[in-house]
Amino acid sequence: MSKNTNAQPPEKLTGIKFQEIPKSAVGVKAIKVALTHIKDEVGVIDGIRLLKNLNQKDGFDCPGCAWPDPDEKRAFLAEYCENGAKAVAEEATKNKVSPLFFATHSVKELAKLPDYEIGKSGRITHPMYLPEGKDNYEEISWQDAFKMIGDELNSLDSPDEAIFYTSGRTSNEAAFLYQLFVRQFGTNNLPDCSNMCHESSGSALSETLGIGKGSVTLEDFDHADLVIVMGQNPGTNHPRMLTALGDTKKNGGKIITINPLPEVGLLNYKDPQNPLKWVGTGQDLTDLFLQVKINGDVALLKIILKLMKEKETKNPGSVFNHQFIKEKTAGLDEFLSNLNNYTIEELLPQTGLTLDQIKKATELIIDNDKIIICWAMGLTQHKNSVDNIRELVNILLLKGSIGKKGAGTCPVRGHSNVQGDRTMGIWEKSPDSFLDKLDKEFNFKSPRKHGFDVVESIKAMHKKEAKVFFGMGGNFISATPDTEFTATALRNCNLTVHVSTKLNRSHLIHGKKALILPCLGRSEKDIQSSGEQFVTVENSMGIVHQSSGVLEPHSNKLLSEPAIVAGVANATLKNSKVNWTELVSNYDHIRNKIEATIPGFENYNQRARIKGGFYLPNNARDNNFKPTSTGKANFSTNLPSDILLEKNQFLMMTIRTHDQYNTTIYGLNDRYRGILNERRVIFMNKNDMKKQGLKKLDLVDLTSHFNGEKREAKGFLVIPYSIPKQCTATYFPEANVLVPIKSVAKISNTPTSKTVVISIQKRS
Ligand SMILES: Nc1nc2c(c(=O)[nH]1)N[C@H]1C(S)=C(S)[C@@H](COP(=O)(O)OP(=O)(O)OC[C@H]3O[C@@H](n4cnc5c(=O)[nH]c(N)nc54)[C@H](O)[C@@H]3O)O[C@H]1N2
Ligand SMILES: Nc1nc2c(c(=O)[nH]1)N[C@H]1C(S)=C(S)[C@@H](COP(=O)(O)OP(=O)(O)OC[C@H]3O[C@@H](n4cnc5c(=O)[nH]c(N)nc54)[C@H](O)[C@@H]3O)O[C@H]1N2
Ligand SMILES: [Mo]
Repeated sequence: MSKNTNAQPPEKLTGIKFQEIPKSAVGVKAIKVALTHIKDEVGVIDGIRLLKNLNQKDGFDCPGCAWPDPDEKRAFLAEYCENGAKAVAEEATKNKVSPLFFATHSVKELAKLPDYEIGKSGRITHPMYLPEGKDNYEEISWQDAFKMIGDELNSLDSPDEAIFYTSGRTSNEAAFLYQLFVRQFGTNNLPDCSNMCHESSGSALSETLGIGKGSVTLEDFDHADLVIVMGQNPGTNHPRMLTALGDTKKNGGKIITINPLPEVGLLNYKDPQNPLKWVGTGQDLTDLFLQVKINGDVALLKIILKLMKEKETKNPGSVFNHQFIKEKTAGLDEFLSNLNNYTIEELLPQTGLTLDQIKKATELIIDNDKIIICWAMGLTQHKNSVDNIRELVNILLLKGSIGKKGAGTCPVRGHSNVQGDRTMGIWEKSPDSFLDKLDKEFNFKSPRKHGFDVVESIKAMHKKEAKVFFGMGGNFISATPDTEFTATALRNCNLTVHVSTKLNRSHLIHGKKALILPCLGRSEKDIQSSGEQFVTVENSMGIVHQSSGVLEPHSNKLLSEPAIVAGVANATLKNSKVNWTELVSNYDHIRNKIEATIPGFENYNQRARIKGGFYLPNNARDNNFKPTSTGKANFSTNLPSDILLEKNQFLMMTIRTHDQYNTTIYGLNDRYRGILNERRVIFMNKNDMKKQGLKKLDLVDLTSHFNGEKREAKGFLVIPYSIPKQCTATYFPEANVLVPIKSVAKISNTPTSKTVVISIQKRS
């Protein structure tokens, strides 16, 4: 049982209100909300400067999601969305967390606040230090902070006792330097947010297609006959994707949406960049909505595959692309015979759908060749997540729907540079080919033992086998599963260090000693000894492009992330042959080193200056699957869900509201789901509520069940909602305490944040 030790948000309710669920996403209301956030946080003058530069070719990259910008046509005024504007407002806020703030607010007092209030305190202005046993952070000089980190790291028995986490906002330049430092220090302990995010996609796609990234470009959406959107809520999390889906529709394409929830944005949206449409009714995006049960996707895909096979057997050549299959793929026979192990009758109940609905989807797939499948966390955070993704690849392979215009895989990435960070070597399992190049270029021997991913890192800290935690961005305590377990893990550390822009709970749930190193954000100018610098990032479709801040830094004490890495490296590494200070003086020097070590970055400095950037090589896009184990695209055999619910148990998914960026809470509303001013809610099916004797707004406690272990989260309001039976939804991070540390996806080791088995107790 879990007692709240302030590692979780407080259990206090905030006063729920309701509004009608809007009929469409985006539109005038979205613009109004965006501008209000900007005005309140940043003010009008800087606000306009920010929005004018956001996602423009010579501006800065939105710190929101990783959805790409159009290659050519950028919108006249601005290329941003409501939630991008909120992300920028949040970073550029005028609120400041100064040494005086820390002197007057103890850590214990701050930890009692909700995440919303912690975040709204503002941008951290000075490096801060929490000495052992003290209640308040104190100002510290950069040099002393670096020395403390260096001394602590060098006092460890082994470099593997340190953990170096990365969130996905870190630029290519910072990420490259960071992993180089960590490997020169002597460990591959480089967990990142990807481990909790698209790791399952990376695992599945590398095995089947030979590249861990998606294959489509934005232009493919103009040419697609059919786009399938699975386990994703783009209206909230990738709003500009709605424009691409709108383009598919304009060109006659169809859209299937597969989701336990009827998410507003997918059903209908109004184009914010086309004001004439604001007054219209918007555009219907989804042609076929399959309201699948949580984790029913493999079962659903298997039924589709069986129906495809049935028709192909009856009428050979009518469904499968035999030429593609013969030339490009391996494993068809085993895959087809494995399908015989399942019957439609036994698979159907897992989906919660009717066979008729699934037949309609199958027909759309059979009748079209240019198919794109998009997905996000609804597919990646389950025990059989890798199966989910390999199974959807099977559909694309049967149809030959990959490596051609208008077709392919589209894992929609989360953090704005999470994909670039991986390309730069932020990976606990980087292949030897990468490490060999690093060694050669920098004349050292990098460690080859694989490092810890996120879950393994938490376990190692919990066992006191890891003693120093260093976070390059992010909010580890609130983003990770099993909050109380993770809190113990962090508290066990000798030193926790966070490179951060804004105050968050991870600064308050700390090791014996703790440091906060405040850094520049994307929107700020970055001046080094040779002058103003830009950085580069890689979006969800493998385009690398530059990003230059436009605002003056929040404080003259902030350092850039690359400068912080250089400071730590200089204070830690005694025998490094790398001239860290020189590399950071001009980021062109870092980019030259990236070019020398990572394929695809030829003439990096020149191409980084091309407006709009350049595409990285992508074998799957080029219809070449040589990097896989067979040298061909691999069919695979996959397992449906094996979760058996006992009586009075439910599956719970933890999802994002419309008013948050992961653990950063912009506001307390979830406008598109009709909920205002409250985050402690649980969405339930009406029939389930009836069976449990629950009414709307009843106060309940939640218990999760895993291998005989129980975890508890208290105080949630029941909301009847359109959701399949036995399925429920709560918000992340309030419900993370219920996600068991040992409940992870096979292969990718991603926490199963979308399949938590719970029971619901009504407060008497
Ligand atoms: N504004 C904003 N933008 C963001 C973020 C943010 O927090 N706020 N986060 C960023 C990050 S890091 C990421 S990874 C992405 C996340 O983007 P999403 O993956 O869209 O985010 P989630 O809220 O986790 O939504 C998951 C969706 O999957 C559905 N789902 C859950 N379980 C299942 C299932 O078993 N099957 C199917 N078919 N569907 C399921 C849910 O109903 C929900 O619609 O967004 C990025 N962009
Ligand atoms: N239950 C549940 N848990 C989940 C998920 C879920 O769906 N359900 N989703 C998972 C996913 S997909 C992800 S990606 C992770 C996210 O995990 P993280 O990336 O660790 O979390 P964020 O909330 O994005 O991190 C926010 C913090 O980053 C810092 N920050 C912001 N910008 C910058 C910057 O430019 N530089 C630096 N150094 N710091 C910056 C700020 O201090 C801010 O407080 O959470 C995962 N956790
Ligand atoms: Mo993510």
